[in-house]
Amino acid sequence: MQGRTVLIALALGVGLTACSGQKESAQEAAEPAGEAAATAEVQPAGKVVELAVDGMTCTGCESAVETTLTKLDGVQKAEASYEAKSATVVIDSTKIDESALIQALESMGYTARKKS
Ligand SMILES: [Cu+2]
Repeated sequence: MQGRTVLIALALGVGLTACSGQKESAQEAAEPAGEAAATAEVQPAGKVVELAVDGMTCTGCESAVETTLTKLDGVQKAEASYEAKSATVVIDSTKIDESALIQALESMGYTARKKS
């Protein structure tokens, strides 16, 4: 009996800690949404791309998305919000395009599309 209870507790624990940034999400939620859009700066030759991203569940996901996108050649800046289900990316459009951003996000397991 007790063994089974421990197993269930372990299973729940694994589920809850799957996202590394889960703990931060509570305090992060107090901040106003839409921060990403407000702080996006356009650099010379920079093109702002707004993406709708599904699948992010916490600030850990935001960080992962930002890190992955920023590593791509031609990406100048990337900000993601799991609450707004969006990512704002500044790109050098001579080096990279929206489809490459979407492809990178989908390879991480998220679904992404360009906001119209
Ligand atoms: Cu997450």
